[in-house]
Amino acid sequence: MMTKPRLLVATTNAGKQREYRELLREVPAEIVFPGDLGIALEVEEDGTTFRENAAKKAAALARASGLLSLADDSGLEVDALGGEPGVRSSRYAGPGADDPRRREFLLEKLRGIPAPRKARFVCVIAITIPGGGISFAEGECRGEITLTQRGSNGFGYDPVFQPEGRQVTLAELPPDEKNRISHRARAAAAAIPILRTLLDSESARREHP
Ligand code: ITT
Repeated sequence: MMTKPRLLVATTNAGKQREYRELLREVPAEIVFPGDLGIALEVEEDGTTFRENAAKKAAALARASGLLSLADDSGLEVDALGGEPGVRSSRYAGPGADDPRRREFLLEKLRGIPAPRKARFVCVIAITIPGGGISFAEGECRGEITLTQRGSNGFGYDPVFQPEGRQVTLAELPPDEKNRISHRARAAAAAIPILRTLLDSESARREHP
């Protein structure tokens, strides 16, 4: 019997890992994370765009693992802050800060700014196979920042982000509902056909080397 090919999802963020397990459920591959392979994800995210950082993470991990690899670089862009924190979303409140501290830091910056504090979440997925080219899939989720934190689902800035047309934050939505409307869900939906094509050619190569 042919074993399922493996797909390395190159993230150490537990929230992202949880979401990708669901979002990539229909992909005919065994999902593995860097920790499962004993590989560290030590990539300096010094690019100026989500695309650059996602490509850097995917390429480094494909090289280290020899596997088809997917990485996402994602973040929050707030209009009133000129698009900040953007690519700096995970480092916004300085090194070592946790999610609650990052949210506090964001809310401090927004104090005095009247509603609606328009924002969007962006997710750029990069996919690559060792020695191969790189493909991208992108998604966004528009909404606004709330000055009170609500909800305990999700991760990161979810408790202060209210998606357009909803009266609840992403952290108040059940996970399967976030997974229908989020930036990551949209990027993953665009990534799935790319993954299928790469997995098909990979299995053809394994059957007829
Ligand atoms: P990896 O590099 O290991 O994937 P990371 O957390 O460092 O993990 P990023 O560099 O892409 O990932 O940073 C994205 C940050 O943006 C993340 O830490 C959150 O603070 C925020 N973020 C991204 N997607 C989010 C989501 O769906 N909900 C809430 N916050 C999110």
